[in-house]
Amino acid sequence: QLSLAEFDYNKYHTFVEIDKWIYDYSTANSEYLTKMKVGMTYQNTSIHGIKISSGSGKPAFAIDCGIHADEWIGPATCIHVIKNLTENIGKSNRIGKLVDAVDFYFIPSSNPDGYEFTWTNNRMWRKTRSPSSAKCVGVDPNRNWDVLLTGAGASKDPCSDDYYGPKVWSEANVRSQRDFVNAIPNLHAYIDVHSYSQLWMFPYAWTFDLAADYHLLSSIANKSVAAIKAVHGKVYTPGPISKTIYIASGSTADYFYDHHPLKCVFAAELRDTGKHGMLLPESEIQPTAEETFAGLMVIAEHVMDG
Ligand code: ING
Ligand code: ZN
Repeated sequence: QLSLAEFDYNKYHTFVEIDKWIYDYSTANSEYLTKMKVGMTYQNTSIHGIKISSGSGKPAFAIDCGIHADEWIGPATCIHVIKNLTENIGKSNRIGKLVDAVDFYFIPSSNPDGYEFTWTNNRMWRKTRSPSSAKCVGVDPNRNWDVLLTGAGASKDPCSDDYYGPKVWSEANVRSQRDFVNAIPNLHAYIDVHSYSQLWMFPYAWTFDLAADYHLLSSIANKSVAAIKAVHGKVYTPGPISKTIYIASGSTADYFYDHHPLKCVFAAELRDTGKHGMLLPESEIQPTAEETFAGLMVIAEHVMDG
């Protein structure tokens, strides 16, 4: 078991290591960080979150990583972002002001059953691990939300990687994430982090129709991609999910956009654009986290300014 001092931020970690880091890091910074229980998975593993707060009643920004098991850069980035925010607490710089003004909630690894399976059995596993049919295991946790479940861009085939599930909310980790996020007081922004393709997106995924808040979301996304590019020169493309990547029903982002009063909802695809894909080298964890941090802080600034 790694101690906090031995934890290597520039390596990928198993779920057990990530979960231990959440405990160790929140304990070491207990004045500002709180470990929270998000809920359970199908295999009865506890999903944990971290809240970063220097008070209460601040507007909140929630971030989930790793809803798809094979997207390893997600959890690694969430951990970096938590660390970077924490190290800026109390400083008078821009990040210090943001972390003072906003409550941050993270779910660093939101699909632990699937993630563990990518370490032990199949590196390219994406879904949950619930036995969805006699033939195949798993449901796409980003197709299982109550947004036109059986619509376009989701599959009814239990063997498909985009299987929407036997019914809406069939997945324990999805229900856990829904209830955890819905209970966050004063939530003003949400982002669901994926990889790969370098995109900075916002609803809708299920339709080509523009969201009512299109102009606001588009202007924030444009600023995020500019901030990202300024860090290491990487180009991320902003836009509505349906037009930027593809149509998808039953998604996390659309659910929170339509069923929660918050309007500031995003979905990111981190590095790269396909050279390594899911198998992004560990040498790219740090730079990916740095540029993602810059993109996220643009959203946090919007939260701070109301
Ligand atoms: N991409 C996402 C997927 O679930 C997405 C794209 C994001 C769709 C947000 C809908 C909402 O297919 C990956 N790589 O998983
Ligand atoms: Zn994904």
